[in-house]
Amino acid sequence: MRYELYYHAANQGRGEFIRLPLEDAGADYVDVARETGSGLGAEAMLRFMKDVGIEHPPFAPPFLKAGKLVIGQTANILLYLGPKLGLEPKAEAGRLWAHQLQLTVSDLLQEIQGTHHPVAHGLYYDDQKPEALVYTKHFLAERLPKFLGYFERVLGGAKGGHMLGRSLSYVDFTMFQLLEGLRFSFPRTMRRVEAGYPGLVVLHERIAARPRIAAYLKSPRRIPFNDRGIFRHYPELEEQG
Ligand SMILES: N[C@@H](CCC(=O)N[C@@H](CS)C(=O)NCC(=O)O)C(=O)O
Repeated sequence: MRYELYYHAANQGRGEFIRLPLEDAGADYVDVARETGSGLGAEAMLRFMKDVGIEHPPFAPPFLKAGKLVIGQTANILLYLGPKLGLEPKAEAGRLWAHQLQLTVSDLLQEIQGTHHPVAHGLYYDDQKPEALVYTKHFLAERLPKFLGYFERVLGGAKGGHMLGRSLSYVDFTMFQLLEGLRFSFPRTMRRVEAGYPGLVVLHERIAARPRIAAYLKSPRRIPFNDRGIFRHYPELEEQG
């Protein structure tokens, strides 16, 4: 199966939560908007989204085309890919648990987005900076510790070094990417608080050292963090904590 991943070409964003498990599994996939050629590129993604012939049209990227299936929503795509890539438990309870954790990360990502866009998606950061300062102060003091504390507790309780226990799952790649992004966006805060989440730090190192992930991170396929994705670094947002 050759998967087609559709995501904006200019930033890691939510697409990265799909790329990492695909890369680790050595899956055959094409990153449609980032490639050139017939049926590829950003235009192809836009055309696809507007295509009235698609029975289950996605609202927003990322979405995945797998044969005739078109699947949107990051957590939903991972729910689909998990068993295909051997990154999900077989039992229903385990599958639901992995999905639940991924949905909790979706909530967190929305809150992280709010640190630079607390008022409106359509406004520039500079046009909502006063609100971003207030929002981020509360986010870093109250929400981030609540989420990270929860994930650390889940990891500790799982007793096997992975989010779901002994076996690796897509949620482990999600935790890796979360720490990567948070370290980029809020380096000062993360340096200060990370010791409180030792399990997550070790998990991050373990995922980074996996051969295919290590190779991917060094490759041009890994888009560097920038000021267009979910994870952005605006130093002033951290300077009031
Ligand atoms: N809940 C969706 C959110 C999707 C989303 O917000 N995608 C962004 C890029 S990361 C986008 O292109 N949004 C366009 C829009 O919301 O109009 C998911 O987890 O996949």
